[in-house]
Amino acid sequence: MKNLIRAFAAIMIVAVVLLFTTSRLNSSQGFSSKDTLTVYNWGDYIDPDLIKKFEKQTGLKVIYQTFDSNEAMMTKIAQGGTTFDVAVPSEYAISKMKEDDLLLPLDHAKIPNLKYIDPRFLNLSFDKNNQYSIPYFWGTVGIVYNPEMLGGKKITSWNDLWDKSLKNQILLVDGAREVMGMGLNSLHYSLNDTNEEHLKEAKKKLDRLTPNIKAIVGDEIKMLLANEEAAIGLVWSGDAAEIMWENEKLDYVVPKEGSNLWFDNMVIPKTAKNIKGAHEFINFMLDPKNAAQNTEYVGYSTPNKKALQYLPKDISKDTRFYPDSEMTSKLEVYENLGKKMLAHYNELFLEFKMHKK
Ligand code: SPD
Repeated sequence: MKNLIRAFAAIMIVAVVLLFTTSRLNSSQGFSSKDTLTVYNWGDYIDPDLIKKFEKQTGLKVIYQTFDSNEAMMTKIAQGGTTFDVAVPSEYAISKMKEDDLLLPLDHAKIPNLKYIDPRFLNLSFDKNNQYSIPYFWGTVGIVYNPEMLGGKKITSWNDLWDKSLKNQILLVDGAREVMGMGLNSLHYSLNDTNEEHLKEAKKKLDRLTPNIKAIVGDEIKMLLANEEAAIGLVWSGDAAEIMWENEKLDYVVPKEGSNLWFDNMVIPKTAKNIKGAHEFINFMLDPKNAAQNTEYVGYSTPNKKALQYLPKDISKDTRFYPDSEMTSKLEVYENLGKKMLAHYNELFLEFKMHKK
């Protein structure tokens, strides 16, 4: 009998230890429960003080994880094994995630702060009636450059970047659509071109740019350009704004051949475990004061009309970062090109990166 009791006690101890270890592991790997909220966002894309404020206000513990491309984010959510409650994809990725049945419809009654969003950013073609997505930040793709390092030269076009004098002077953001888009736009083709000949031509043209490319990098592009490690960068507009706060010598231009207009939006992935908390978080980020604080911290443009009132005029009136409808109507939004074509863009971009090495 004694042996039986000892064996039973040993089993109980092992079970308790296993339970404890699993729950520790789960929470460190991004698994949520009712008391936690797991947010999956781009790197450098939120003021950490707002996360603390949200935790204090709601009693929820935020588990925050980051990604650096729509492609990486989609793959991670699609492969399962995660329980992200909120994610922040761009427009073409939202359209793809809807197609792949990866998103939950939103309950607008739980997002009353939606009324503060400028109607210009609502009901867009990738998500009619904002059934699945709520605007977070928006912007353009363009060139940030240091006129002093270029002997006073102004950059106005994508094609300026192929100038032989710019050897080793260009940094590129590590994005397949952005870099392929630069190649396509420089040839006056659409950012959403699917013609194989045009894509090959764009890739060849990009290969000819390699002597001028110093590196293809992630968020560190901001620090490198602000520290004058290179004179030119292909960047998202909000990164340009942040770089220019750090180093006032730099300027930002949307090239004359055309460029990309993008929208990052908050969504609730289908694997969410805390749907109530996810709505609370989305609504919290839409509060005008919170949205203004976030904008001042990250440098990106807010779609929140009321938040603009809380921002310094030199930010909200800067047309390089808040272009009007007339200017944005000349830009292209990335389309969901379908699984095969998106994979092809990625392949060409990878080949280009290998060619660069
Ligand atoms: N460091 C945060 C960058 C987020 C930029 N999102 C841009 C998406 C363009 N498709």
